[in-house]
Amino acid sequence: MLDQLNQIQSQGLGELSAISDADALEAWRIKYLGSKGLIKSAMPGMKNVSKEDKPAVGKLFNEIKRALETAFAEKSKEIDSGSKKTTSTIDITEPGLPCGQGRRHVLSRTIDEITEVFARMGFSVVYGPEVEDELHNFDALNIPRDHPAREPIDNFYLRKVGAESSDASHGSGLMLRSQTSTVQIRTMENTEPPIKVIAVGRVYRPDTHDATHFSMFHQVEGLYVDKNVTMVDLKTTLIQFARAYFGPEAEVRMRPSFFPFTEPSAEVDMKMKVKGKWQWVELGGCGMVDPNVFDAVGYDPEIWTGFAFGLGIERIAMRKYGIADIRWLFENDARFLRQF
Ligand code: FA5
Repeated sequence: MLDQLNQIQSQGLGELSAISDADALEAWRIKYLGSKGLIKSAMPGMKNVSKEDKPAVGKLFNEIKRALETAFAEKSKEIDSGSKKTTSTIDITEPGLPCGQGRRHVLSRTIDEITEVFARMGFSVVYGPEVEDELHNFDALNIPRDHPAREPIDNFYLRKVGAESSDASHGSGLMLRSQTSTVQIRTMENTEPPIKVIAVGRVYRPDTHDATHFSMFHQVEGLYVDKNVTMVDLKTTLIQFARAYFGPEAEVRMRPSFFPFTEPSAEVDMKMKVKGKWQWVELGGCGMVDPNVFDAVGYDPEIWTGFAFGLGIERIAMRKYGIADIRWLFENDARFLRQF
């Protein structure tokens, strides 16, 4: 009997020391201290113990039972405090909270898409400053001093700090560029022909805001300078762009127009699907680079020929994505932006 009791104690304490979670502890309690546990089951053995040994064996029996109960209580405390500690840490098995996923602005995406199409056609991308001088915004583009396009009412001229007037002729001579055609000049000034580039970026005009006009918008400018470039090259390039971007059924139409820096000049319309219907949409201007522009950048117009075009990126995005009002593009309303 004594051996059996000692065996229960050492086995019980040994098993208990290896336990680290509440379920295993409960199983241990049932095994040793439960109503059908090893302690209770050992009790009937007492009747086989001789009368004189009974007090000593009974005492040992109680001591072992108490030792196991005390060890159980301590272990319970230990596991309990351990589990409290873990509740304050992150449970990686819990499903996470959904976090709002951001996305690129529909205009940035349109710019990337347009750039990629032209890159595949062999155009490299160039950039120019948004704060420009009149030389690059007007003079070198063959826009004379008295041209109405230079009126202060149609441009954002910048005033020197402390100066009275913002009129260019009296002011700093700087302005927010009104067209990306400025980058044609900057590129030709720094590069020997042949040239095949697009320039993408913001331009600024004090236009009244309405569904199709904003005072800051984006243009993509194309410039190709080489020997024997013709209107056919220009139209082919625009058709290739339209088909790659709007789909194989897209078409391009040119209407005679006037820009001081191209001769001849044309308005560019593209036929594209708008809300399921094919429609002509005016996107920008184009033409053959005027010899006066080549003179201004030091290219010999007898040798070099070229075409240029400038398209409004908002107008392209609006048509492609069915956006009815240009102002929505700049309101930063997440409910609108989330759709694209
Ligand atoms: C020009 O800006 C010329 N530089 C284009 C050009 C380049 C012609 C190279 C020849 C050779 P225009 O002012 O028409 O052209 O503007 C071009 C396009 O910009 C317009 O067709 C339109 O799509 C867009 N645009 C013009 N004003 C606004 C505005 N206020 N808001 C949004 N888009 C505009």
